[in-house]
Amino acid sequence: MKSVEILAELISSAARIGVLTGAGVSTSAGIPDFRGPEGVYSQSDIDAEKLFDINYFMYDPTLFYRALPAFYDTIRRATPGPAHRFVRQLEEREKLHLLVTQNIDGLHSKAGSSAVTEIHGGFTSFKCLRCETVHAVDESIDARIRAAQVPLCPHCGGILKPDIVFFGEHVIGFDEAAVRVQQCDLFMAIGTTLVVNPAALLPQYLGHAASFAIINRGHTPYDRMADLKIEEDIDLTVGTLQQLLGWDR
Ligand code: CNA
Repeated sequence: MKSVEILAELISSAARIGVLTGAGVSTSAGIPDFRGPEGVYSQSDIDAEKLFDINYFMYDPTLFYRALPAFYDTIRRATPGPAHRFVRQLEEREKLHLLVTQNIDGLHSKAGSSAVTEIHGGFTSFKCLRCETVHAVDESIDARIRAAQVPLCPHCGGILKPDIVFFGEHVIGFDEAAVRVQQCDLFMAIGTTLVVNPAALLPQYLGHAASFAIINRGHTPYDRMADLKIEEDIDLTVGTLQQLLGWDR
């Protein structure tokens, strides 16, 4: 039996499925990942570690905001892909117990998933570093980002920081997610290298009786621990799963 067929059976019989997604679920939507063969880290002119470092952002936010327009425009335009729709289908069938994404592109919500833990935050709101007011993105913030300028607080003129989690900041919702992982009978990590902690620690909370499947092209540190590793294109794999399960594409 092929791995994908085994996974379809596991999904079919599971009652509480946990899903952890990473940048790989959004590459087919046109958003480059970090560590894949064509990822941001393979472009020598971008220092992503520095770009997303909170200490550097506090020291000089202009570096971040100069680099942001292209990525920001890409994620604003992007539409959900097959993996986002597949995860929504798990929720529609009342099988989804937990959805955690490391992505900051908002595509699970755009696809209609209602309960998503965006562990690294997103670009829907911005916080003033001076008065701490939280602002939803409006036209003036949007315009300054697109012009590669630092957006400023309309109340006090302080610097606005997007509610994404920079390296060196606390992630969002980890403890609650870890509890839910313990309750899952199947956990799937999709499109992630599983190297960014603490999100990458979540599989360690799985109970002994639970199954763990990874869908990712490329090595992860959990490949040996997983019951299934599907080293194929995510969209193709998801399409096969939908076919085997008799779900729409
Ligand atoms: P990563 O480390 O870049 O890993 C992505 C993995 O997906 C790699 O192993 C790729 O080979 C694999 N992959 C890419 N496309 C496919 C495909 N079509 N089929 C199969 N495998 C594929 O990304 P992680 O999510 O593991 O790392 C976490 C970082 C990445 C978080 O901090 C994110 O915020 C950050 N990130 C997010 C986005 C986004 O929001 N879309 C984009 C780039 C980076």
